[in-house]
Amino acid sequence: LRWLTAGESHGPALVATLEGLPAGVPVTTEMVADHLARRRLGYGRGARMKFERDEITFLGGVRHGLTMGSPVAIMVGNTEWPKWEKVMAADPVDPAELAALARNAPLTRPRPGHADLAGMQKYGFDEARPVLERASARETAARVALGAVARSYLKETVGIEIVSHVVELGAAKAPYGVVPEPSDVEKLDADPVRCLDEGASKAMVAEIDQAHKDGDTLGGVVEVCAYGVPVGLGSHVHWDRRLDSRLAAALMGIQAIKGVELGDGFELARVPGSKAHDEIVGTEDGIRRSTGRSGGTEGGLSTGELLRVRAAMKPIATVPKALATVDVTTGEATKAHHQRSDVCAVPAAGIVAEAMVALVLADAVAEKFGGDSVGETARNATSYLENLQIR
Ligand code: EPS
Repeated sequence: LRWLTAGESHGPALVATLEGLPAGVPVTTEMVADHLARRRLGYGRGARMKFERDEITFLGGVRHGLTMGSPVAIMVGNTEWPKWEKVMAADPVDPAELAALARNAPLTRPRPGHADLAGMQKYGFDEARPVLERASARETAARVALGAVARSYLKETVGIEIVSHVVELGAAKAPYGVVPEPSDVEKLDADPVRCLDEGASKAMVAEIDQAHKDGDTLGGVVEVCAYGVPVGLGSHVHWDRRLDSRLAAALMGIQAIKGVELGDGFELARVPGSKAHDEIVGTEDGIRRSTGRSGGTEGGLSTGELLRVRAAMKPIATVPKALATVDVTTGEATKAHHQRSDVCAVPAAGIVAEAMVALVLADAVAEKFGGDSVGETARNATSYLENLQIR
């Protein structure tokens, strides 16, 4: 599979294309809209989440609710666009007209932790607008749209289902070992911070309230679980074919993610080998692992057990209590620019992480099972599983 997104935070729209899917994957506007709506949920988001809608248009690849095998192209409109038509116009605008717009004031006080400064330096801009427009997490709406298509493909061909939850937010932590199932999605989406544990959820909400009062922002950790992943996706034979390295790269590629763990990840480095691995046992269901510490990959291959991966999001860099910076036009010490921001976007990051996991798994499934129609891919997968020599 190949996929790309384009579009700026305050441009007319985001666009996303996905190439390499077989024909026959069920895809509807409603399906994509549902996932985009899930991404907008979560306590601690800013004003824009309330007044902006995600307008979805399919531009190619889908007919009467099914993919056709051709590239899928989705447009997600920014309803904010009318306010930014001049500031973000593709064609030149009269400089006098631009200078009169407060919205176009040059952003010369880069925010620590954002792409602002390094982006201006690298691309030769004298203000941060052209950098932050693309660095913005608005772009994740395009990925979630593609993720919705990818997860339909996974469900239809192999039966994979994906669910995520928030396991840490600021100093609040969900109890270890509480792992959601696909049937928990509704309950999770109804929770203000997408956490399964009631007590932890309350503590997380309190963390956000406190950060809001303090003019601060918060990060956290999300966990994505994929059920029904067959043994043998990815490979041990080369670093860039390893499923875990592909998942790590995809999750690290989400804005503000600073750490990724497969299964118990960093904790495994702190315990002896006898407590770090998942022992192999014979059961009525065949050969299984007795625990899930590895997160469902060994040697870069999926094991057929639950896939479990975590991503750590740093607090949003647009901090209301603005941090120290330098005005790049004067060289003088000042405070970073700030207009409006989310206090916390960790619950939304979980939905984005689901999309990234879906896209990585879809790529791995397409590579392993091929097929130009959903039926062909499903037959190839069934035949592979039925013919495993060791089960
Ligand atoms: C974002 C900042 C905010 C968020 C935006 C991501 O936008 P603005 O600067 O316009 O207030 O609302 O997120 C979205 C628009 C979205 O759809 O997620 C940022 O700097 O990353």
